[in-house]
Amino acid sequence: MNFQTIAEKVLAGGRIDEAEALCLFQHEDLLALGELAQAVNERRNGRRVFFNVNRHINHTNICVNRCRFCAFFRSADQPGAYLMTLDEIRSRAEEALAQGATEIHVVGGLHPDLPFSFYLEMIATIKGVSPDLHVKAFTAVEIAYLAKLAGLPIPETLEKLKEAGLGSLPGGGAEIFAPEVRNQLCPEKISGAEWLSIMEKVHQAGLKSNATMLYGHLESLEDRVDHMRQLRELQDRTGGFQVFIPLAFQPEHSQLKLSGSGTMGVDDLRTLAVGRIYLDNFANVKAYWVMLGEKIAQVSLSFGVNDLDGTVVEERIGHEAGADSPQAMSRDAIVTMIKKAGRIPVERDTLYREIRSY
Ligand code: V47
Repeated sequence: MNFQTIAEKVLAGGRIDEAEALCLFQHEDLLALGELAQAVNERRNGRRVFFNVNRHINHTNICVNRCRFCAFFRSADQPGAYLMTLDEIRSRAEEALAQGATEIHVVGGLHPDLPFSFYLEMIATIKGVSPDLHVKAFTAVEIAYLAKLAGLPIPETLEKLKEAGLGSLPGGGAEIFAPEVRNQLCPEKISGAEWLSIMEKVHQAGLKSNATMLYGHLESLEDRVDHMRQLRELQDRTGGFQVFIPLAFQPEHSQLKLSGSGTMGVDDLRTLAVGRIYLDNFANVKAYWVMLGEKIAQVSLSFGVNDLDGTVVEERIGHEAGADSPQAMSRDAIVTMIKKAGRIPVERDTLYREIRSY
């Protein structure tokens, strides 16, 4: 097996296996890999690159899970611990609406004391600002926790959240599925198998979701490929994932002590490119500029990426861990970034419907 035979297979529309994906990860010619990923992307998406106008709300950083890679969480009695009130959440949503946002992205810690009704009220509060705001909220990890709070099975929990106005789910909490690594990273979190099983139920409930992979910590390349394999298999069954988002680990202020200061640009580009080629049943691959920085995110548009996430506005998870990207990007800045990369900026809604192109 060599790069050329894999490239021929991919260009003929074939599906590569895990050994071939690993071979792509190990291929030294980065530009050849990028060109292949870009050919696959352009076949599907042409030269169009999606972004959206959104705002993140991280309603609390108080979390019972204490993941070792996370610099965001606090225990309730620690300095810096916070919980937003519904009024604070409403005013953030109002501000976002005034700035043209179409999506509010809500994720937070697993708070020990909040009742299930708080989460329903939080969604209803945002929808009360405008029914047109799409609420993309709660990772599969949070859904598992909310189901326990509600004392309901997952499908009924999702039904209640949908009734309150939940529109779709973000892709966080997947981390890396490999059990040995996951146990070192986040022993208290639900397993990879549980994450996948919840996402399957999410898709069965008629909700779309995203899928992430946290990389650049203790995992091997084999672990990354195996993570993508499990995502691809579930996607074959449900078709419910909208986008694959590799998240580059930000190492500051977490309990994980690693040598080096985060992922290297070459590794970021390889991971996005292999994701694009291997995950042939995912329409979209997102470069989350918050974790990658704007420069690598822009260059990734020649490595198979067709989505840059959004304006974000107030990001805490990556920035607490040392991300040196800005907190927000304006619509104009994203449009310029895409145009300067020789692509066509397309503002989308959360469900990847075009709003306008520039
Ligand atoms: O689940 C936590 C990750 C995730 C760190 O679906 C870290 O559109 C890097 O999932 N370094 C939350 N990553 C963010 C997330 C997300 C972001 C943007 C868009 C979407 C989407 C989803 O952030 C967590 C975890 O995997 N994370 N700590 C860290 N130090």
